[in-house]
Amino acid sequence: MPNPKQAALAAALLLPFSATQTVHPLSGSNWTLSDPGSNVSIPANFPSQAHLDLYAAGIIGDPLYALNEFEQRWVAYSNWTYTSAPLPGLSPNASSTWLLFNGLDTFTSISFCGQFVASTNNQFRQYWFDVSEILHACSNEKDRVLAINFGSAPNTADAIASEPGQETWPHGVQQVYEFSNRWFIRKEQSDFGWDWGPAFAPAGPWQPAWIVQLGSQAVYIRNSIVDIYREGQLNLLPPDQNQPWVVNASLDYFGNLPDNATLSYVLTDLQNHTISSGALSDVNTTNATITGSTIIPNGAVELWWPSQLGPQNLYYITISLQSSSKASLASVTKRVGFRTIVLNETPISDQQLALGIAAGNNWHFEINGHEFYAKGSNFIPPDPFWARVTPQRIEQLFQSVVAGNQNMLRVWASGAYSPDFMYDLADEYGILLWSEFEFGDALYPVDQAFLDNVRAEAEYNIRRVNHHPSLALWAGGNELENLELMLVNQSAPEQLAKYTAQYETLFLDTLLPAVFENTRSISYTPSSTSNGWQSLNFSATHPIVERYNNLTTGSVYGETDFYNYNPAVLHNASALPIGRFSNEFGYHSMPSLQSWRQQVASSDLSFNSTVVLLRDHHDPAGGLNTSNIANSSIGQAQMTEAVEMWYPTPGKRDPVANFSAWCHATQMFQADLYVFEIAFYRRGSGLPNRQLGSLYWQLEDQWVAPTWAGIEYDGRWKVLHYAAKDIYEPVIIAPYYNITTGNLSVWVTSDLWEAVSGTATFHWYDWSGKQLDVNASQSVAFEVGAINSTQVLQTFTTDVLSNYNLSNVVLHMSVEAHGSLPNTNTTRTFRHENFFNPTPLRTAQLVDPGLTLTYSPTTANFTITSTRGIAAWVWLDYGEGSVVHFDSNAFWLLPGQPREVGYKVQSDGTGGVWIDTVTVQSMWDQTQSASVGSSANGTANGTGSSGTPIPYTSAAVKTSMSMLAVAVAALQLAL
Ligand code: BMA
Repeated sequence: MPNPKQAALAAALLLPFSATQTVHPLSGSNWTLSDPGSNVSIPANFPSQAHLDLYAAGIIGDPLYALNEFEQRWVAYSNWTYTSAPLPGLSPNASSTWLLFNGLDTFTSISFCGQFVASTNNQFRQYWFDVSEILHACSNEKDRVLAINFGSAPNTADAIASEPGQETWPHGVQQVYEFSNRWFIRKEQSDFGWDWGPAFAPAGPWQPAWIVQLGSQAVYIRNSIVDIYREGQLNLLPPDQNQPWVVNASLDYFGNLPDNATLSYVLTDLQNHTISSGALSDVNTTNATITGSTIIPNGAVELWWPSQLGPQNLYYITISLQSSSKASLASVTKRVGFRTIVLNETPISDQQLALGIAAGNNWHFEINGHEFYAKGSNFIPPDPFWARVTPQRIEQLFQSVVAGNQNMLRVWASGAYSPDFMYDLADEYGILLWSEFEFGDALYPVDQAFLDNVRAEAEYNIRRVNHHPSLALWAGGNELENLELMLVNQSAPEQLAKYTAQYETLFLDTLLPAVFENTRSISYTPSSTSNGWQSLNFSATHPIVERYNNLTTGSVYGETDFYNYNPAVLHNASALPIGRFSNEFGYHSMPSLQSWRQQVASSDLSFNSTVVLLRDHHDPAGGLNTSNIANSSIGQAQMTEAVEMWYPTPGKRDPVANFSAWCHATQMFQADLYVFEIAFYRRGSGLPNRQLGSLYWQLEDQWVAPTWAGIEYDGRWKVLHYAAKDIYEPVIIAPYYNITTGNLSVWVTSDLWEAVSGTATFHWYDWSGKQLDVNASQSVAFEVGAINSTQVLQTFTTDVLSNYNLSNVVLHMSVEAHGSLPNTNTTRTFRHENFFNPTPLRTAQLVDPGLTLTYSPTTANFTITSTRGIAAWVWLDYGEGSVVHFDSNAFWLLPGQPREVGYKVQSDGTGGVWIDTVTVQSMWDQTQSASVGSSANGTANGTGSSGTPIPYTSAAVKTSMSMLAVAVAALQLAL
């Protein structure tokens, strides 16, 4: 209870003519969630989503467990009401009282003191409502109750779809997953299902909200934009890096802005030393915004760079709003960075042509005026329920991104706009976030109400996040030009003009101006994927004319997006697309056994169990349900086929060990394919297509299921994340093989910003590790240009290996080059190695490599040694209950060349015991049929010859025993 003196003071602060604002957060646990129809009334949180409160109250089980997705459909079809306790502390004397919501998911009817306030219909908008009158008439504090009713999103979408005259689209154009009609509503599109996730269509106040009370001459800043760019800069065009910085700031307010208000700024470093301050000039005021700008001289600040390209220099800028008498009205502080980031789609210049770059257009990013190679992946919503995504979870993910040598994420277009904390973390870690408006794999209505709704959503989000140096791009949506318009053309070519015009209404006439009118620093492209713009003219009514399919043979234009589920595509370079940038590509794999156990009962742990099948949503036909299992077997069949085509087929006797081996095998195929594609795209940096980006599909999982992810739901790395980390090293060496002609070439690719020279070395072996006398070069000195590639070996296996059985040949290649990372003065040695085997591992003459594993507590390193053969896909594994990232994993080993591997513990629920669960295995183990823990293992006469992963022994033991003996002893101990 405030004492009477405090209460009087608070009331006085809100007297008429005051500039005071009082902000009451609505966050907390003093809420109730109810649905009379389901007979539910339970305690609830705010912010939240109904499933989370129902789960916390024990009304439903863990939504992500087993087939709960299907069993909990009733939640999505219900209407849920979040009701507050009576709201204390509201002043009856305030000049105005406002409700401010940063996100309501999605269809609401809001009431306060029992009076209707408003309805909302867009998850992505900020809403604010003047409730002054309602509060005046609500003198009894116990009546000051806020109630937000959320209508069922699937029901509402269906109702909108069946309105008379509603838009329809040709057959096969709209990609349906579980619930239909997502394109009519402004809600996270993957909430209605996607091929990597469940469909919950959650409802609830997913973002915080406040009640704001204002004095008569007071405003509340509900949103703001700070735009930092080079003087004269225009979106999509490389600016002059010698120009000073312009800082343009604009505050969005509600309340009563006194006449002749002014703006000032203070720019400080992170230690609060002032760098620059003063009044903003050219102040422009409307009834909703106040805007001004200033110039920051070039040398006053240090540049912000992405990870591995330079330091992430950050600053604070405070923008203050004052009355004409200099009384402070409000201020906003944002952490900012100084950088330019441009998506350059300009035509290939004569100068570029002279360098051997193919005609057409550029399609790459430039940071601070420098081309760079974008290495990364695609980010999907990290949880089906955003309300429980914490900064800590995103930070852990970003640590993995940076550890994986990635500098860019494409934040895919059918989730939700990223929270501020995600951009904050990306600013700190140096991760560029290619951000997208939330439209994907469908065409959308273009009636005025829909367009107005989209425009408001876009403006709010563009302005909210623009100050983050990690913001790299705005893209209109996912797979629109390359997929959706193409599907129209296939299904109803006579209607292509109509739907292209509609597409342009939304993406070129609505979203483009929303970007260009708010920011000069960020580029815009209407669709990921596209062939880029054909013309760009800022004085035209339509500044961008898209190229679509106006292509000239021999020229190269925009991005590529590539999926082919025929596993024969692995190592078939002629199947891969040639473009300037690859924004998505991939293949799905199973998660680990350790992850499966978290969301599936032991009895369901088999590759084609009903539960596992129904969690595979890679269903091109759409509409999974428990009586339609056949559809989900498509994805499982593709993974099975891939493993059977390329690797020894797992056949463990113990069913769970077999399941685990199969899961792991699908991960190796996935990793093999991505490494092949990444190496191919990266090599393109030195080819006429001047390829400058590789973002694979997809970074992470949002539940435990077969998906394209490289990081599992709890943060555990799949084989893919380790393999991608390796092939995203700055300098790589990689083989390219044409199995039909026997043409083998090896290239070194570097994305360093200066030419580097070094040596590439080649050694041929049989699988037992015996060196072969192959007539091909052993070592080559090379120089590779900045962001470029060079061939270091070219031969024909049909010639040089004619005396050998191809199934018993392995080429080891390594590279050593001296250079430095951009914006550092430290020269270092870049090393990379790779292996090539001309036949699939399925037919290779694999030998038991006799792996040993030791652990040294002193150095906190594991040491893995292959004692008698080449080990393919060496895999360090560990048990459940912790998440540990090894510094390297999924590597190949030559005999007698021990590998030391450090690690980072992300989370540990085992009290350190995870170390005792570490085992090592390799592809050879997959050829063995013994089951984990079965007595058959006891007959082992050498390391791992039972096909059982080998646990480690401590380095202390190692000193008194031979490596082989250590491993045998360890194996026996484990039995
Ligand atoms: C592309 C993406 C996603 C999808 C992925 C895997 O279509 O843009 O929509 O999840 O491939 O199919």
